[in-house]
Amino acid sequence: MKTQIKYLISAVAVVALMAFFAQSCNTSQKANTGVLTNDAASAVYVAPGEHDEYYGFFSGGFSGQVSVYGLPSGRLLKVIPVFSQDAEKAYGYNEETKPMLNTTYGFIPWDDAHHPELSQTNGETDGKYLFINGNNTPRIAKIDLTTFETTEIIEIPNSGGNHSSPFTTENTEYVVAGTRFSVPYPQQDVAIDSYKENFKGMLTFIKVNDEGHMEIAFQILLPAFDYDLAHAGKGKSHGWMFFTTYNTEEKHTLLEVNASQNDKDFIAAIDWKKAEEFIAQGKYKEIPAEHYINRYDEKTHIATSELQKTVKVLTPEDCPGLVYFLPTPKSPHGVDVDPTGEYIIGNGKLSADLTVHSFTNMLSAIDNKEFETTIAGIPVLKYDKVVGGVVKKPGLGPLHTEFDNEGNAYTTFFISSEIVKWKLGTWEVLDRIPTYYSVGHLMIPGGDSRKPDGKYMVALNKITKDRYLPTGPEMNHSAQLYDISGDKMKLLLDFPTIGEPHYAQGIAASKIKSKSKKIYPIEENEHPHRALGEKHTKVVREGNIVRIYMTSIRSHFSPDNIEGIKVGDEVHVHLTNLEQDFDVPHGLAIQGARNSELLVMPGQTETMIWKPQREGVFPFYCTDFCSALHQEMQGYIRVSPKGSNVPLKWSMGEPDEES
Ligand code: CUK
Ligand code: CUA
Repeated sequence: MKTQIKYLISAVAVVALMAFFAQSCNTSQKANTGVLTNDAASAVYVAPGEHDEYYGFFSGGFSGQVSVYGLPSGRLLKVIPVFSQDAEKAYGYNEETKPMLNTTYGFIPWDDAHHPELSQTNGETDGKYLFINGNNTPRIAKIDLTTFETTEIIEIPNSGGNHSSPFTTENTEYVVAGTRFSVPYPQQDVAIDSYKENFKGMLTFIKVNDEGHMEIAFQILLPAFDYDLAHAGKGKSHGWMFFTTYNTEEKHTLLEVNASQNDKDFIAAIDWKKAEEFIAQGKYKEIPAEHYINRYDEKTHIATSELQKTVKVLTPEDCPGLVYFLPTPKSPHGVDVDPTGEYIIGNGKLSADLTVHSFTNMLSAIDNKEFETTIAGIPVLKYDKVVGGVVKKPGLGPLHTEFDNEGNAYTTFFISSEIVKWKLGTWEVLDRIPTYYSVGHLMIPGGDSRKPDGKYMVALNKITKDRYLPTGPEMNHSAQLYDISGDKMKLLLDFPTIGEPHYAQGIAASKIKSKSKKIYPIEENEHPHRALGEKHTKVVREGNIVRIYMTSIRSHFSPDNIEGIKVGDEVHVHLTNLEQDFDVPHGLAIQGARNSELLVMPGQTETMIWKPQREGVFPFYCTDFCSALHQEMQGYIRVSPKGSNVPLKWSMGEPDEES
């Protein structure tokens, strides 16, 4: 009965909020007409042939990918396949990249990607790598920003819903992963209502070494809360990592009501330098925790999967000073640290105010043992002793905060569908601007680093509705670009996004573009089945496996006539693209192949497996319009019946004498 009443109250609240939201949509629509002045148009105009000033990396959400936009133009530059198979680029379809999607559950061709995060040096984005989390089957991927290719994916064990991930420390010492869902520890068959005894929360610190390789350094075993988001300390708070929690009630059903009871949840502050000391002192337990690390090798052009068997787990009871809880009102979502490292902003989704904790206050509360209580060996600091300021009634449903270079903070409000600019230190609200509609994250280039660039801000919206021409029941999600260089925020541009743009990162193009790779040098190609020149092409039978060592160069394949393949064979086409010119890939498609095309970059080798189902002569062709004679870039493969004795034969004919 009690639960029912509570549920009713929460339902009433939701209806009220929806009414508010509907109203705010209407008013904002009116306010919006005429926003796009010539002024705004010229601010985002990048003339044909000119380059954008910034790269924007947007998460693809349920598309599993990352999309790259130029800013301020909003031009889509590329979609980088990460967690999902991508037929356009053969990612996850060709033999070389399939291992990237390997997990302890087998081959998983999809995930839900939320938070892109750039690598940092001295607290500034350095343009080397982009990390992104796979939420559903916990993983973190790394994209190399010289090639814009996914080159590493690590699986995160003892985790469920890898949401508070993959936030990076000031020198990319670590990327972190916090479990959204607590799960049985160890994972096992138990009654769900044994949650309080059997379930645990786990935070993972993944070491990134000098070559950029990821490896789990340690995990920290915590109470069975939900760990939502994270951000690293910086400057004075370098060495700390902050995670938001909700469901500190430790409920396992109808969280909408049951996990909204406590007046305050926590921000977990982790002293990771202390964690390193505890590891060095051997205060960990090494437990079985199988997980894969998948790495793409740029020389062999092949990804390999390596199974790791264990992880080191630290427990707060055994490691005093490792973890503290900072009480934070009402189900915080984002936790954001200002550029100086002093302020830690917890955005309580159900709170009327924004809570700002002070790092200095936190340290003195720890020194003076100002503890409210202790949970599982973790001191809960007194709220009054850690709070640094409160922004009073800034809006409804705060989610995320980013910063500019002038001591201002920008917070998104989902329910009131707006972004509010406020001053760090005085906590006064300076400006507010509507978003269309219901903003989640926002992004300012460098806005979660020590050096934000205070020129542009992007709102990443959850609802699109009438912003574009209708496209049936589903509209693409939407991003909006604002000018934040003046006192007042100004809307400049709307553009659609791929999948759901949960979060994004922005970086000055100058930090990336000169390092961008143009080709793979052919002399460095170490693929075991490469053909470095047409004279090395051949067809080899190994039982029922037939390997075709093929090359492509404008505008032919070698060989282009192949006979002696039989039904029941497994044909491995190893295509080496001999081109050494920028932006000249060749594609390969074979009729009836239950697979995607290949799209091979200059100097690269890729493999398609084709199991011909029936006899006949089947054409293959180049899928990428590569030259005036692209349509001539074709060939035939003859498939004979099982058991036939048509000999293996391949050729690339000489030009006809008549021609
Ligand atoms: S987010 Cu993942 S639910 Cu606010 Cu970082 Cu969109
Ligand atoms: Cu090669 Cu078209």
